[in-house]
Amino acid sequence: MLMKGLKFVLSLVAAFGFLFFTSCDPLDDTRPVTDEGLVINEIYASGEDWIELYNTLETSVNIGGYFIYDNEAAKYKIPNGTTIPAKGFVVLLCNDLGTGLNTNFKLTSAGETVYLENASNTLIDRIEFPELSAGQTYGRYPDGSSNLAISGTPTQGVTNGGNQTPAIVTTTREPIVPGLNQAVTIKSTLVSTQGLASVKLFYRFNTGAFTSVSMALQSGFYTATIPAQASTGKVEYYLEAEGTNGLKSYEPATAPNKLLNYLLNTDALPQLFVNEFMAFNSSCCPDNSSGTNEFDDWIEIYNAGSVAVNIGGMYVSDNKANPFKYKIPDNASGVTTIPAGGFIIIWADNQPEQSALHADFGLANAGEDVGIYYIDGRKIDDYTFGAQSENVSWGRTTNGAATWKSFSSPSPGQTNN
Ligand SMILES: [Ca+2]
Ligand SMILES: [Ca+2]
Ligand SMILES: [Ca+2]
Ligand SMILES: [Ca+2]
Repeated sequence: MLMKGLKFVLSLVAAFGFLFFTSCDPLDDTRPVTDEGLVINEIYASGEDWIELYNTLETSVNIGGYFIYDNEAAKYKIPNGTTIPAKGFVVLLCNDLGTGLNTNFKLTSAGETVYLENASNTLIDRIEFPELSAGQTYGRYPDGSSNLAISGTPTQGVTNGGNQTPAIVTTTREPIVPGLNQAVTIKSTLVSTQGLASVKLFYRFNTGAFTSVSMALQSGFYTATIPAQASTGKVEYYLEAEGTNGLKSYEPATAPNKLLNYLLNTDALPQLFVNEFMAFNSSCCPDNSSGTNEFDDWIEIYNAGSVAVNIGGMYVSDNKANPFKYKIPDNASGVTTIPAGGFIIIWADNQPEQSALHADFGLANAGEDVGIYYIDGRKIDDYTFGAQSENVSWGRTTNGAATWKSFSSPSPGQTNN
């Protein structure tokens, strides 16, 4: 079953040219798999994770005492009395609870391997699943077969069926921050268990009518171009993939209600600086926005200009290659406005629910990027830092200057001078 699965993956790569990135190599695990007619049938790994088991047999099977796991050192034992009907399904929720049909582990959307053993510790199935986007599953088509594929249509606890919509796996834009008079290339990878009838890109400029173009398969990517625009404004776009079965899927999934977009903007950039930050906070300067002290990472932004700047709608990121990582809410000008010559703190605590100034990422103690980007993604200021010391900040001396140094007495929200 495993070899057939691998062969299928390879044949998909050959057929569609898309790429799988997986976190571990199944060849490291040479244990044989004994097919007992009970299989891991479908996997969902990007949120409320779950694993669907399927019984291919004509009789029900008592799976009490069976083991499911993604880590051999921490197998989860399926509770006594659990039965899977003939040609039926059982769903295990992978939520860390470790009770009943709730496993003691979660799954990673980056892809990993999941194992199923019977009550005698015989390995009876193993699936290595690839990176999955939100709303996608990896499963067997049809149920119980060795034909494994990504689907854009989760079917938790019911048949995987044969009428799957195509899955749009990745979509990229080049350049990621387009300028005036610059053509933009959209590239996408797709998977379809049924075959693709068409892949189309729809785009419009400043809420005009959508133009549709066919996306051609080039070097493994469905590719199309949005022509250069000569004036400022907003370009919006979405993708539509149609299977040979007539079923369609979209990117974004709810398009055209929700759209991807980029701005063509020629505003002068504000005079903002990443002025100081702390990437390794264990006892300095608490974030108490939740009512208790949290020693979170933070980023100080300095406004060197002579007018106040509202950073609502701008972005902060810990990755120069992705300036759109976290959009500062644009509905809270009272807290997102930096006075002329003033400072603001953005907590890098991965707790955006705590208010407008809490980004959905942390800063790596070992070093990475930190930056602030304009509403169209243009760089205002960014910086790459190395390994940080505990409770020591790193900042510009003086405010907004080119020289950086460590501060054993950090000054979040205050002058560095
Ligand atoms: Ca299913
Ligand atoms: Ca950190
Ligand atoms: Ca916090
Ligand atoms: Ca400071």
